[in-house]
Amino acid sequence: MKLLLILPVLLLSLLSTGCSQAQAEPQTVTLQVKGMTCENCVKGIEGTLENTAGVMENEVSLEDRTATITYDANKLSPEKLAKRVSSLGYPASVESAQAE
Ligand SMILES: [Cu+2]
Repeated sequence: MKLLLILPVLLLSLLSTGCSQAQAEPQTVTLQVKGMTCENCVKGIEGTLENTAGVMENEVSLEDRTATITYDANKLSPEKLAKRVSSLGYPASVESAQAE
């Protein structure tokens, strides 16, 4: 059972440290996130985002039902981030993005 837990963590850390030849291009987006009911939901989403390659900063608000994410536009897009959060069971949509 332990190996099953360690493997994804290893993979994620490889992904987040690998290939950084392109210069980071920080962008900020706010996602609207549905289905969060408590602090554990918030922590789960924040933890996943933290381990997502290209995410620089993230702040999830249970009160506002939002996730504000600063990410590297060379690696991620608002749509990809929304998909990522949605895949955790919290339907997310892009609320606002900084001008391209
Ligand atoms: Cu919860």
